[in-house]
Amino acid sequence: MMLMALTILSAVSARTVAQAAEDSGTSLRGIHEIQVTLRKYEFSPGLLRVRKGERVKLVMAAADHDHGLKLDDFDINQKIPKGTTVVVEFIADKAGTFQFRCSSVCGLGHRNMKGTLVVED
Ligand SMILES: [Cu+2]
Repeated sequence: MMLMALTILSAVSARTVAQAAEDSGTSLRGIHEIQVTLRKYEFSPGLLRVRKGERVKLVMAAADHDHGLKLDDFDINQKIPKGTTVVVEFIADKAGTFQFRCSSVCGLGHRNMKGTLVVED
């Protein structure tokens, strides 16, 4: 049984995260890093593909407004303030197709700001 590990690191640079991982002796191999830009009203890219068992590192930048990432299946609900980059890490420990959406009301199209995570077996 794989232990679900969720680390939310707010507003720190990728370099800081990498350094922290090295300091703790954690191998960085096997980390699947994906850069995601959030703007009205889309995630770019809107389709994220990873493999089951990977440690996924989402580096998310909110370009034009406060946005958020809500991915219920992996217990993630993270705000990304306008102009900042926020890193979220999780283990893709189950296969399937999962929906995520913006969790910070950002305007008229907010409810349609969605994306899809595909975890392949
Ligand atoms: Cu929104």
